[in-house]
Parts: sequence; structure tokens; C-alpha cells
Amino acid sequence: MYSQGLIGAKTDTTEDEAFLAAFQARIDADEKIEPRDPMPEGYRKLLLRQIAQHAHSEVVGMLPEGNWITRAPTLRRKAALLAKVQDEGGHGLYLYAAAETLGASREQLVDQLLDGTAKYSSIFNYPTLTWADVGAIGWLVDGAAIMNQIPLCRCSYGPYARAMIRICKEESFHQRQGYEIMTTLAQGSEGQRRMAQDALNRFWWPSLMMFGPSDSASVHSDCSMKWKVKRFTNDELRQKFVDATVPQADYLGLKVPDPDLRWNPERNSYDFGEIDWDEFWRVVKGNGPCNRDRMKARRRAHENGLWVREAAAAHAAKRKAAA
Ligand code: BYC
Repeated sequence: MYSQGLIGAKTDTTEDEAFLAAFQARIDADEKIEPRDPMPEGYRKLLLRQIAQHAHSEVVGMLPEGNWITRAPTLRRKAALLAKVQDEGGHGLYLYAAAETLGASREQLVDQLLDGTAKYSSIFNYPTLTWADVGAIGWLVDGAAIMNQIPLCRCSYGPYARAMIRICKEESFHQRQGYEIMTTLAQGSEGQRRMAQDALNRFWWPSLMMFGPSDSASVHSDCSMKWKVKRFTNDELRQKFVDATVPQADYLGLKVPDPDLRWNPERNSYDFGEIDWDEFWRVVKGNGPCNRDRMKARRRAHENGLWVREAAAAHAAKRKAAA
């Protein structure tokens, strides 16, 4: 999708005050920064880290739902889930392509995921125990992703912003299919309603954690906001998500598992309980319920795909030679 001509490009710029001020002036004027434009090394690194982690999240995120493709309850549900999981793989590809414009190769990025040096979203380290989890993921996880990603469509870096526009359109379909599953279960038998409530109980807090640490603990937010990569802080987006989602749970007749949740008329917003940050950091650092399984599955897929990569490279070399 984007030029790969920047791989290996010289990226060190003389970052004197005049250079940084001129760059900031472009950001403040809401100009888009494009791959070949001069940019501070810090900006390039911040974007590369975030876009690569985002790409990894999309790809690892195929695993929890992929677990249910063969067990979807109807043909219609199976077709929709298959399409959704395939979309996530596509999102990973757009994002790896956007990351490549910043001077890293796909191989480097994938290696960083597989050797554990790059992160991916904490949410995908939780298991999908029942069919209702597929509904909860679409509703809550894709819902949280949309809340986080809509502002990224206005990110200052052109390739990331443009990739996000298409991704957000697809995420919107994902969120609806999840909410529709939850609606069916919530209006179904007592057993189905219990299954929906159980999925909400297990996915509520991990979904809030997707927005990252609280603003006071976020290391990248200040730079990210200054350079208009992020347009809202982690806590601002988390609050927007809670405010949008609690009425949806009410509509389903399900109870959000937070005894401290209440409407605050003065703030025109919901107050909610404290997130278990110990759990968040445990999962981020590799010790969540499924971290090891997820990495094992990715490494196995990478090994099994070697012959495809080799065949594609041989085919490309043949075509080049013929031309
Ligand atoms: N999980 O300074 P902070 C999807 C890390 S996939 C793990 O606030 P930042 C879907 C953070 O990386 C959607 N790590 O960072 C797919 C940093 O560590 P490093 C995924 C987390 O970047 C399939 C440290 O904590 N969405 O929708 O300013 C099926 C300090 O954090 C997490 C994106 O990737 C976390 N939750 O803000 C269904 C969105 N949170 O890098 C659905 C793009 C924080 O210094 N990313 N960390 O080692 C972002 O918007 C931002 O990167 C974040 C974090 C809000 C996530």
C-alpha cells in the first residue's frame, strides 16, 4: 500500500531548535506528515512503536475469536465471524505497511513480536471460554478499539491516519455483530442470559485496561499529544467508552460488574471503580492467562508459513528476472 523505499533510509536529522519548532508549527497547523518529510527521530520512533504494536494486536487478536470459528452456533454466525477474523488480519497488513514507511522492515517488526520485545494489546491474553465471549469481544473490545481509533483517523502521520479510516469502518461492523450476538443471548433462555452476563463480567475490566495506564502513569502521552498522534489521553477515552457502553448494557438488561459505577449528574458522566493495575501490568509483562499460548500459536504459524514466504520470494525473483 505504501512505498517501502524508506527501509534502511538515513533517519538521523540535525534536530536543532529551529528544526523542532518548524516541525511543531506543521503539527499545530494540522498538516499531515508524510514518509519522506523531515521529522524528529523521537516522532518516528514513537509512531513506529505504536503502529507496530497496533499491527501485532490485530494479528494476535485473531486468535481468541478464531478459537470459535468451528463452533459458531449457525452458518450465518460462522460466516460473519470468519469475515471478521479475516478483517483483523487485513488490519494487521495495513498497519505493518504503514509502519514500514517509517524505515523498519516487516521481518524486523515480526521478529520483535516473536522474540517478545514488542508488545501487543493486553486484552488478547484472556481466554474465550464460551460463545458469548465472541459477542462480548465484538461489543466491548471492538467498541473500545473504535473509541480509541476514531481519533487516530486524525493522527498527524498520513499513512497511519489513512489506514485507520478504513479500519474504523470495518470495526464498526465488528462492534455491531458482537452487540447483536449479545442481544440474542440476553433475550434468549435463562442459560443464554447467564452466559452473556458471565462474558460481560470477565471482559469488562480487561476492556477498560485496553486504553492503557492512567494518565499519571502514561509515559508516552505527553509527546504523543504534543505531536497529535493521540488526540485524547488514555483516561479521557476510557471515560468516553464507559459513558457510551453502560447504557448499552442497561438496554441488554445486563449488569456491569462494578459496584462503584454510578451516574454523576454534576460531571454528566459515570463514576467508576478503580482498575486493578497490578493485573494490567502482570498481563502486559507476559504473565496473563494466555500470554504463553498466544506467543506459541504465533511462533508456530510463523514457522508453518515459511514455505509460503519462500515460494512468494522465489516467484517475485522469477518475475523480476523475466522482466
Ligand atoms: N496492552 O505511555 P502509554 C483490535 C503499554 S486491536 C499492552 O500510555 P501509549 C482488535 C504501552 O505500549 C486494537 N500494552 O503508551 C483486534 C507502553 O509500553 P512501551 C489495538 C499497553 O502508546 C482483533 C506502556 O504500556 N489498539 O482492536 O501512549 C480483534 C505505557 O503506556 C497497553 C491499538 O493498538 C495495553 N492495553 O498509549 C478485535 C491502538 N496500554 O511501548 C479487536 C493504538 C499501554 O513503552 N495504540 N501499554 O513498551 C494506542 O492508542 C496507544 O498505544 C495506547 C497506549 C493507548 C494503547
